[in-house]
Amino acid sequence: MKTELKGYLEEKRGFVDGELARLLPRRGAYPPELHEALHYAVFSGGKRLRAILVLATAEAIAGRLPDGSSEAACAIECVHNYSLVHDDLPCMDADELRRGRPTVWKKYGEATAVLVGDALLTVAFQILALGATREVELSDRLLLCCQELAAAAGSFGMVGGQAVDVAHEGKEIDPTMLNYIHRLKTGALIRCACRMGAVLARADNALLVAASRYGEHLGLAFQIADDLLNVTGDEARLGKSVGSDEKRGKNTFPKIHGLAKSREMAAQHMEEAHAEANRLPEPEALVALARFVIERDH
Ligand code: GRG
Repeated sequence: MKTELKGYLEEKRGFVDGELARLLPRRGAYPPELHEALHYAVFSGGKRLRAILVLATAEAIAGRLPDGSSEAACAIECVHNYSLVHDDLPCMDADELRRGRPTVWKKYGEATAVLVGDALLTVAFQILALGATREVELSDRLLLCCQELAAAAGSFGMVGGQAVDVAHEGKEIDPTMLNYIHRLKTGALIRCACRMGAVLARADNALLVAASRYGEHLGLAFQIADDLLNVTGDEARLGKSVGSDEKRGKNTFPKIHGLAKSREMAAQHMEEAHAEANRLPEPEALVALARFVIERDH
């Protein structure tokens, strides 16, 4: 990773973590076990990619961070973290390791993990709604963000993709179905991050479409890279088990297309993402982020 991008990611991650600490319930708040587990889930070394995409897209269009950026960045990070906590549960992937530590259900029990996910999903929308009610001038854009996030997270978005993925585990699927699943399961939130950034930056339709397409390509590139890391990655660096997709009969890009073709596809999506980013006034960070997504080792 280039030093410049490393510095950029560290700065943004620091900013997002600070804003999450400000906007989420305090760690010691009652009920203490729930809030301790919620903090354990959120403050555990995630890349904050979706939050950073909100900020980077807004800056690529407006040239600065527009009002509402913190709320949108934190809200999407809450939804993402809820999805990870629920996805690790025994009734889903039964994963015991996430970000190099025991998963939330493993450390606090299943009931607490379900409730942490529920609380994170709920607080995401509360953060957006609170921002909208505090600043009337901002309310139209934050309301649009609520709609974007609800659509991306719900049954026609991430949850829908997860449902179709679960239904096809261990079964043969074709490339069209594979794309459908991942466009929704992983892609919907990533696209949504870019769209919320564009909405907050008051993008016109052409810029919103470019940001949206950038997010779509980035989402697929991200998922392909994630699948490849599950085959060829380093467990210590990843903080989760390698080879688990194959053991579970998961439908992944390497399984359907092979390693070489999957790498080619990830690079192709990165190129397309670059082309869309270059339609925006200040694309540099988004261009670097797209490269990072396919070259990352965790
Ligand atoms: C609603 C239960 C439920 C699931 C939704 C997103 C999802 C479906 C499940 C997450 C599990 C998973 C491993 C999906 C593949 C890609 C992905 C989202 C990886 C994790 O994202 P990163 O690498 O995570 O951005 P960090 O730890 O950096 O935040």
